[in-house]
Amino acid sequence: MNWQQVEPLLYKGQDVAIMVHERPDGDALGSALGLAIVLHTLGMSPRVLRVSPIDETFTFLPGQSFVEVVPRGELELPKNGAVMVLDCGDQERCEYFLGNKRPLVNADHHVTNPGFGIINWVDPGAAATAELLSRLFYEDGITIPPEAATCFYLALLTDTGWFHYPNVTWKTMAAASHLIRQGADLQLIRSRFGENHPVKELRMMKEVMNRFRFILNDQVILCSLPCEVMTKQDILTSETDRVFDVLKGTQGVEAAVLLKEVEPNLIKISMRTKQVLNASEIAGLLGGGGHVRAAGATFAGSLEAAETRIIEILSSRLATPESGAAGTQAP
Ligand SMILES: [Mn+2]
Repeated sequence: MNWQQVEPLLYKGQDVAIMVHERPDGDALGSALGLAIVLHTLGMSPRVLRVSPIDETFTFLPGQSFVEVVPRGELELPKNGAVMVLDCGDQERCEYFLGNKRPLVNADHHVTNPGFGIINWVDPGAAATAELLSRLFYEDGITIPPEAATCFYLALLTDTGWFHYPNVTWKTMAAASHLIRQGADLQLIRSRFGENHPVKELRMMKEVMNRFRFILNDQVILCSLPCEVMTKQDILTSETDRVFDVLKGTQGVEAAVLLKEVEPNLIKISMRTKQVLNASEIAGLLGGGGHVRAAGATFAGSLEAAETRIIEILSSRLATPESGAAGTQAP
């Protein structure tokens, strides 16, 4: 796996279309923008193709001028253009339909990736796609400009929970170290991302802190948010990662469960687990899915009915802990 594989297939001025998965996260966008900046300095004409504008959270990242919004179905790739798909566990997750076209590069860290590219840079051991790209450029002596280093660093942060998740290895930290040396703007990331959460996130936190309760021998924290509260506080679309960090980070707690009544009698259940419970399996029983440590489902019925059902499942799983699977998957 190295940059030399792809170099002979690229030429100056070449149109390179960079694509990511649907509802792209920090790793997908950071990797795409960082790669665009690097390719631009190498003389290519990269475009980060998106079906809709970039989420406001990430508009502070450098490289925005490479973003081109092209609605799904209207995409026409120039014949001589190259396609690079990033952070997509499978071809179907790509925002655009690729059909029979094999992308020149498929760069990813999802264990499920079947290798749908002509060149496949896939390493499930990498914590983020950006870790993989950073390592590749570093090992082949390709300079990562400071702006690209900022994008890649942000990508590392978001896919590792600020270097907190079990997917972090010495290679992740080596990549982070290299990116800082290349001039990644950590102050920009802190001020525009780390310490720039929407106020409604705090209102969400307040509601959760007022309402959560311990259940099942204090091994689970459960919190239900009724529809009228969500609407009144304008927190229907609020992020819950930090709420979960606080709840799950509590001594003796194995799982945190949040029940959000997004409309009357429609409950969004989300769950984080620590060591024993398989969140993905539990969500699966409710018709949902996700990762081993983070999963969710949608429940049709009252908040009370959803609570009863999830408590029933959790208590059976806590009684038979062998249902818990080890390890984590790539975000
Ligand atoms: Mn990723």
